[in-house]
Amino acid sequence: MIALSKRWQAGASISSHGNFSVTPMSSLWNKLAGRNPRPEAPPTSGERGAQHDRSAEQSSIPARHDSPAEWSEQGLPNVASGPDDLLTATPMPSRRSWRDRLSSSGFARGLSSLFARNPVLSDELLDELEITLLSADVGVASTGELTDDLRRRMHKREFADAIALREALRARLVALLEPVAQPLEIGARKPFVLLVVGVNGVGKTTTIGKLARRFQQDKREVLLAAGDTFRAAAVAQLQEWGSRLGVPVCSQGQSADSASVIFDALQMAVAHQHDILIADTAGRLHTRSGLMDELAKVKRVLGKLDAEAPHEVLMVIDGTTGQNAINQVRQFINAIGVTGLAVTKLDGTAKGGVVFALAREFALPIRYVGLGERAEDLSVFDARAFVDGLLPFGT
Ligand SMILES: Nc1nc2c(ncn2[C@@H]2O[C@H](COP(=O)(O)OP(=O)(O)OP(=O)(O)O)[C@@H](O)[C@H]2O)c(=O)[nH]1
Ligand SMILES: [Mg+2]
Repeated sequence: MIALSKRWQAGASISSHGNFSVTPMSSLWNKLAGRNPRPEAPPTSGERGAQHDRSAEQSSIPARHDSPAEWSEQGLPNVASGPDDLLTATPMPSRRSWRDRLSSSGFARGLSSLFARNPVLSDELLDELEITLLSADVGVASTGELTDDLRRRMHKREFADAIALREALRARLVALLEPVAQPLEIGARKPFVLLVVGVNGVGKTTTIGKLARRFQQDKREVLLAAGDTFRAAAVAQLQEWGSRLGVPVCSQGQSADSASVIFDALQMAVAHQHDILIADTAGRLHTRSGLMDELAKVKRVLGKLDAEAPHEVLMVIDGTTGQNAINQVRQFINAIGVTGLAVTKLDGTAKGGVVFALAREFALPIRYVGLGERAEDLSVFDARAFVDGLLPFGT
C-alpha cells in the first residue's frame, strides 16, 4: 500500500491501461477482519461457459461462466467487443428516446395491441388489460389495484372512451413510479462509497463502467474496486473498463478476499482523495449463504473505516428476470440492506412491468435504468419518460 501510494504520488500509479494491483494491507486488515484465507475454490469446468444463459438467469442464483483461459481465447466476456467499442462507436443509442428503447418490451407491445383491438369501453377491455399487465410482470398486487380502480371509475362513467381510460392508466402508472424515482445524491461526502450488488449476470460490472463514465463526466475522481474475486475474468472485465475510461482499479486478483480488496480500496480512496469508490461484488458463490455472508462482511469491514459506508448499496436487477426479481431483492435486503436499485436490459426483450412490481413491493429508490450495453446507455430513472416509453401517446 505504501509502495503504491508513493508510485501514485510520483504520477505513475495510473498506468497506461489505468489499472493497478494492491498488495493487501495485511496487518490492519487481519486485525479488523480476523480472517483466514478465502476458502472458495475456483469455478469448476461445469460452471464455465454459461455466458448468461437465460434459463440460468431465471433462477435466483444462476450458474457462473467462463474462466481466465476461456477469457483469453474469446476476448472480454460480457462487454460486447470491449468497452473501447462501447465508448467510441456511433453514439446513436444516447440520442434514441426512451420510447425507442422500450417499444419492443412486452408491456408496450401488449398495451398497444390491447387498445387497438378494444377501442370501446367495456368490461372485456378491463379483463384484457388485467391479463396484459400480469403477463408484462407487473405482478398480481399492482395489477389488481390498477384494474380495480379503473373498473370502479369506468362504472361511475368517469371515462368518455377507451382513450380516456388509457390516459387514466398512464397517470396511475406514473403515480406508482414517481415516489421511487429518486436520483442518487452524492453530495459532499468524500469518498462516497457505492457498493454494487446483485445476482450473477444481471449487469453489475457493465453498470459500474457506465456509472464511472457518468461520474467522470461530472468531473469526479472515481476509483473502482474489483470485489468480484470469484473468478479472474471478473477482475479482468472491470480492469478493462478502467483501462478504457482511464479510471484506476484496485484489485488483488482471483480468490483474494473480497472484503479485503474493497477495504484496501477505501483506504486508497481516502488517501488519494477520490470522490467516489465503486465496488464490484460477486453475483454468486458456491452457496447462496456464502454470497450473502461475504456481502455482509464487506459492509461490516467498510464500517470500520467509515461508520456510514457503504453510502449506497445499489442492487442491479435484470429487467428480463420477471417476478423472480422480487425474491432477489428481498434476499439482498435481508442480507445487506439495499438503498437503491438499477434495472438493466430494459432495451431488449424485457417485459418492463417488473419495475412497477418492485416499486409497489419495496418502495426502494430506483436510481438508474440500463437501456443498452454501451457506456452511455444508463439513464437516471425518470418515471414519466419510462411510462411514456411503455405506453406511447396515440396508440
Ligand atoms: N441489452 C443490455 N444488455 C446489458 C445491459 N446491462 C448489461 N448488459 C449485458 O449483460 C451481460 C452481463 O453483464 P455483466 O455486467 O457482466 O453482469 P454481472 O452482473 O457483472 O455478471 P457477473 O459478474 O457474472 O455476476 C453483458 O453481456 C452486458 O453487456 C443493458 O442495460 N442492456
Ligand atoms: Mg460482473
